[in-house]
Amino acid sequence: MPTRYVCNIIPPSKLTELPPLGMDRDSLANDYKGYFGRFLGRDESCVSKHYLYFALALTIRDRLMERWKSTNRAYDESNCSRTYYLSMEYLLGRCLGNAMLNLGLDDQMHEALEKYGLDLEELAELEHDAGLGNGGLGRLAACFLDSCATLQLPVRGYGLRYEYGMFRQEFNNGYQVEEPDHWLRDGNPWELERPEYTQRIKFGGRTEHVDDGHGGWRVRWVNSHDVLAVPYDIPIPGYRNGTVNTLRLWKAEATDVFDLGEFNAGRYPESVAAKNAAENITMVLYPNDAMELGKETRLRQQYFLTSASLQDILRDWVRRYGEDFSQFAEKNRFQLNDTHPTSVVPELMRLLMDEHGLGWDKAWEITSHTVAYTNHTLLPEALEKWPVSLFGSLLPRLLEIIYEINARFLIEVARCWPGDTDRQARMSIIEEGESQQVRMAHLAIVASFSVNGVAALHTRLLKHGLFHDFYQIWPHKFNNKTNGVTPRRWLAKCNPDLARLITETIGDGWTTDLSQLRRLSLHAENPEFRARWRSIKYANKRRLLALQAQYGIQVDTHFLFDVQVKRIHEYKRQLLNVLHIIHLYDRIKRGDMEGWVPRCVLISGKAAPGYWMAKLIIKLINNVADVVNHDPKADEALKVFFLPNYGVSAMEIICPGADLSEQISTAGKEASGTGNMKFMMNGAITIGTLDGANIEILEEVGNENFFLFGLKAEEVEAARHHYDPNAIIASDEELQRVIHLLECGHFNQFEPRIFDPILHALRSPLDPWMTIADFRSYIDAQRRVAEAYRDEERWTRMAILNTAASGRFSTDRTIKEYNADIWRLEQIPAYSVGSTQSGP
Ligand code: T68
Repeated sequence: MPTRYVCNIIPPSKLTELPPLGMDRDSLANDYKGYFGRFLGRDESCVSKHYLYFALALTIRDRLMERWKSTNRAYDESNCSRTYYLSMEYLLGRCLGNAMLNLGLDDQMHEALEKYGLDLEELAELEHDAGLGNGGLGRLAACFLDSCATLQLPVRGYGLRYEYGMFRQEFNNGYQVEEPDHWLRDGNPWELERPEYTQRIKFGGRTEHVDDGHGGWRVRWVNSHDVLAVPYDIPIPGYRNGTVNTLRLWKAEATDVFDLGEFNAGRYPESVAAKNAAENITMVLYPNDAMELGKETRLRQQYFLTSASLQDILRDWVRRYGEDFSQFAEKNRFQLNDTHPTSVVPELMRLLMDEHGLGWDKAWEITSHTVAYTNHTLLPEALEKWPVSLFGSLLPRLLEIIYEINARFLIEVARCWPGDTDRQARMSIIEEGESQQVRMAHLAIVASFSVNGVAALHTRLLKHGLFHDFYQIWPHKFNNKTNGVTPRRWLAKCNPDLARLITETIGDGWTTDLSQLRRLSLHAENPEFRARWRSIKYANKRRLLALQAQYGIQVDTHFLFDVQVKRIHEYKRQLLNVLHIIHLYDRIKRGDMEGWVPRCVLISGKAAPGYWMAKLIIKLINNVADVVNHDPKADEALKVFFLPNYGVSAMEIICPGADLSEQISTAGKEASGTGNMKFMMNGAITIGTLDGANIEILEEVGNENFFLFGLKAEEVEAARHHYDPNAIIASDEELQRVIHLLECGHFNQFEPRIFDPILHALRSPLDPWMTIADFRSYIDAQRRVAEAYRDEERWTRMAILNTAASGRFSTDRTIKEYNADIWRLEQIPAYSVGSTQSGP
């Protein structure tokens, strides 16, 4: 560790005990002025609004600091058990609004800024989203942290501080173009650099087995190329409870800024190159959400995260308990967000054995009682595998440990199923074949005491499908934890008018006990309440339209807002949505307008840059939108819009304004979904298949308040063997017309045949997503949607009942279940200094 950061001269108590900061309008206004004028050195001639935002962020951040330190102190002093959430992704979005909401400072800050003629909302817009994730998995991690802090659980997140987050999406002639997201370019007031906790990470080199002098071996990892991991801490405030937890993100830095040898030899560029190579590790988030690429830098990132985090945790352990690890397993849990941080298993073994002198059995006892794994996908193409050759050259010591874990595991398998060599090959952590691969999911399951899926159906399919062999040996490891979303960001913050109406109606207890929303059902029968509900929906639709207006789309708020926003993937079936749009367009052109309701179909989402089919689907949506939106006959009836650059902040405007939520994946493919929950909470009604958490949403809200369609998971599997999309097309005249419009090039007049690959996929009997199979049932469900929407009172009633039934989908519930079944942590309240002004 660099010595320049070690300091023990100042008497700590004098320095660290600060008077509490005022939470009233005038204190906020004064601090704001101080930050703007003194800290940032700006005055009325400042031409950049950025500094106005920055002063605001610092004013709020100050109010988190004392709470943050007292939370850490409370955890330290209580000697509590802790959980470490390890994730390659955290899709935080903006921090300011969330911090103000959770501190309860919204109104006061509003008023404070008004004193200076400033508008809080306008300034809040200037914050760059922290887009350090791809989609559901990364956002789930962010929602989990919010709930852990709100439940006052000692949980710390560990992740990577990517210099470039999820790419910015633009369109060129309807095609997706990716632009880098340099989210840190204006500085980040929400992070605190902690260079004093820097760690050193090894790569490459080789191992040496040396006599330990006690009749055993000790292994040394030598000749490695080392990189420094510097932590940046982000405060995670609980909801009005004085707790502020920590998200620690690691940045890669070179061990020596200049390689003096190279420098002195006059090779300046070479000397700087090493620095670049090291810093590359945390340069960019990999933008693939459901496909493994096997890229070396990705493996480096994964190990960098796990090694830095474990060393950080072990250093703290040794500081507190010395080299006594007897209580370690009892006091520590590592929750793996998918297999991405699975190198935590061999790395913990390595550190315990090679650095702390434990034997294999003790190290394994600890490792296998502390690691828990969450699976997020059933798609085989998303299951992580690493070539053994790559693994061995980058992490030689870890590969040795994995081989040893596997050897011991395969003995256990052989004992359970003597002679069943097929099964041994199937279950092995090492996949044999042309090139050997390390199967990360197998390693994770073998080493974990808990393996969980993220919705009931998903867990069932893990147990009886994908991981059945493992379930047979260790049924007790498998459990379900249905996902959720935080109601603070996804209702209180993003839909303040609705939140106010709910609070007026049932009190404010729902923000921390979402099951209380059930009490809204009574009011669904009250026409006055329904009218107020509706007027809020209309206001939110206007807000959403303002977002679209910058792209030149004008729609009336009476249109049904039909929304599908999520990553673009074949299994999520944006294509099915497009077929419906084309069908509606065809109806308009034929003059078949019976039972019509005007509709605005909004689609948004990013495609992985290398996923050409997903990118072609985007192009198709944009082309169809172009034709529909320019057809005067469709003008009052149908609008189609692809909103570019979907992200957390966009969703905060989209979900309050949606009427209909499209959750139309092929049954058995979407592990859970969480967008479905955000829409439901904000009173949108779902049209969906029996997939992921849709099933549980349907259970909560009832058949009459959900538009169900499509094959069930078992039916999909059964139908596969005799799936004949061409016969289905031939037998359904309306579908035939839709396919014909695509095939004749109606949507690509100037670009002949570009959509052939899509048509080919749809017509293929091997189409894994079976889009054509669900067409008729989907179209019929959409007819029922239109019918329901025509009856305004009925629709509003359904909307209210959806919100009322969404209580189960709070991450507070999810986290309580993780804690009860997996973590078993005590809640540790933390009170800020000065209980009157700056308390909870
Ligand atoms: C999603 N997975 C699931 N993966 O698709 C979704 N993958 O059903 C579920 O609700 C959500 O996880 C939360 O459990 C993802 O979002 C990724 O983003 C991802 C990223 C990198 C590599 C693989």
